Amino acid sequence: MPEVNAYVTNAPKGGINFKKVQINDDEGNVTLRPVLTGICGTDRGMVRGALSFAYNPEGYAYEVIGHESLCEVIDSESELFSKGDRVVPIVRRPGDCPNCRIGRPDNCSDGKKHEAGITGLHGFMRESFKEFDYNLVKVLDNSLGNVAVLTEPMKNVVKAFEVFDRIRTRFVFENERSTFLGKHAVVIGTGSEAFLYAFTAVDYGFATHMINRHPIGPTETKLCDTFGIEFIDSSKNPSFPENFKIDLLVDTSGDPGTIFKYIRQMNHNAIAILFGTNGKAPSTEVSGEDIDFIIERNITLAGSVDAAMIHYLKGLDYLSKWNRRYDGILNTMITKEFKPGDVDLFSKKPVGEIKSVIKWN
Ligand code: DN4
Ligand code: BGC
Ligand code: ZN
Repeated sequence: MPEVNAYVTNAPKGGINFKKVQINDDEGNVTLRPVLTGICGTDRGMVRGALSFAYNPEGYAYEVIGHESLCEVIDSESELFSKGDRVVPIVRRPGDCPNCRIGRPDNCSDGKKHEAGITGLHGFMRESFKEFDYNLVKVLDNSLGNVAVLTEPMKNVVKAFEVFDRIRTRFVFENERSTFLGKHAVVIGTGSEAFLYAFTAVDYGFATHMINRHPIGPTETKLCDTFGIEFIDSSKNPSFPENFKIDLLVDTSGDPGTIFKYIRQMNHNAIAILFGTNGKAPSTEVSGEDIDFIIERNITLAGSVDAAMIHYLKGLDYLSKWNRRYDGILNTMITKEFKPGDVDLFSKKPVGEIKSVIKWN
């Protein structure tokens, strides 16, 4: 493999550099060039050293960062892919536990999986790299264009709703008509994952609300209006009215104080999906009353991480459906494009960011 320019960090310590690297053990039967790579909360968490679970690939003192990418095939020895195809490489690679062996490394039971750009495997923010065909998802809907870079964050949401679907069979969660109409979903945060969660909740039929502790800008407001989502600025409305009960709570903030505040507003048989990760978030006190509240109401708190190949495929279908229905609206989620070499975007979140991307050509 030739030397290529890449973004590298030193996991889990952090930091970010753009420099030439030579990855001699890069293996695969398809050669890729990134078209767009997305920056997410995980990348920023790694760069500021807040994610202790991240680590460098064996034998390297650095890790090529980046796990969200839309790539073009530039050479293929696989019958499944041809030059010019657009593909999304998957993040997580299996170990040998029972879940990994059935194609569900997202549910790895011994932690021995790897994640490109996060845990022990070089990621996608480099000028070119190789992959095996079984780690690639083909983008079949050409009309998606750049929006296909959202496949990776979307796959996490599809998996989390699979978790929700399993948990809700503990009881009758639906209304008398076996739908979710009239039920309230609340999503904490207004980043790209939060929006994709909120769109999916709307798709299920929930009355859907998003919360942040400051106002949102015009792009976020337009997305909320288009999908019929209510935005709540918690600095102005610190709590919901007494009779408002949350049936599905999704957290993308990783802030325990905020999570427990809203848990106390959850309904009987409600479900909370915890998704945001921020090891440096301030600690909060959890009281005996908080625990009693969760127990007495049969509330389920579930963590959800990553996703499997099936969720990437379903994620692409959701994106195609919404993008077609709302006339390309998902393009507005890509709020800023950066050039390879820019490093500030890893530490400074641009104002009004939903999804920042690096454009590689
Ligand atoms: P992001 O864009 O940083 O989203 C975090 C959102 O939470 C932002 O909108 C924050 O607002 C908001 N937020 C922070 N604190 C609060 C608070 N106290 N109250 C309300 N809102 C708050 O990141 P992302 O959308 O890319 O990812 C969301 C989170 O999920 C990150 O922590 C990722 O590490 C994590 N993640 C987990 C998985 C997985 O489990 C996958 C992908 C991402 P502001 O600070 O921007 O104003 O598989
Ligand atoms: C990625 C997941 C990964 C997780 C680790 C996320 O940003 O999308 O695939 O498992 O980070 O926390
Ligand atoms: Zn991510």
